[in-house]
Amino acid sequence: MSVEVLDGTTIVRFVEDEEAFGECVRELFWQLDTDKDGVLSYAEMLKELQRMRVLEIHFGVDVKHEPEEVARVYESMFLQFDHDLNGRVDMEEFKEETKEIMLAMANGLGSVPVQMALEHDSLLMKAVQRECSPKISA
Ligand SMILES: [Ca+2]
Ligand SMILES: [Ca+2]
Repeated sequence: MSVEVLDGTTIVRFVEDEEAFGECVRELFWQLDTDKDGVLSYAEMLKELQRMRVLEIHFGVDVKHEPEEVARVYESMFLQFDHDLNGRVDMEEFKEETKEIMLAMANGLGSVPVQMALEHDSLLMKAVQRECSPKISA
């Protein structure tokens, strides 16, 4: 985990780079698919939902969350990914929804750079690194 500065433009550029974004999403999908059945279950998705900072997006940074409230948000996020509602998220659903979320996040951030603590292999971190390579953070 490290603290990075990012703004909406950084994220939009990353998402619009079809090749780089597609590759990152595929890579992430296979990482999350721990039982390697080609689809993501709720349990497999949960880890990524936690990393996507969805709580901050829903409630704002530094807000304390009730566990039940947190669980509800994650469940509704999962349903958002699962377009055909079969209880599993496949690669297409994952890519489409990840794109939507990233763009929504970019909208929320706007053009004012903010500091965020990011996990090293998260998509947001990839967006940042793509923007400001060759800067390498430890
Ligand atoms: Ca799986
Ligand atoms: Ca599905």
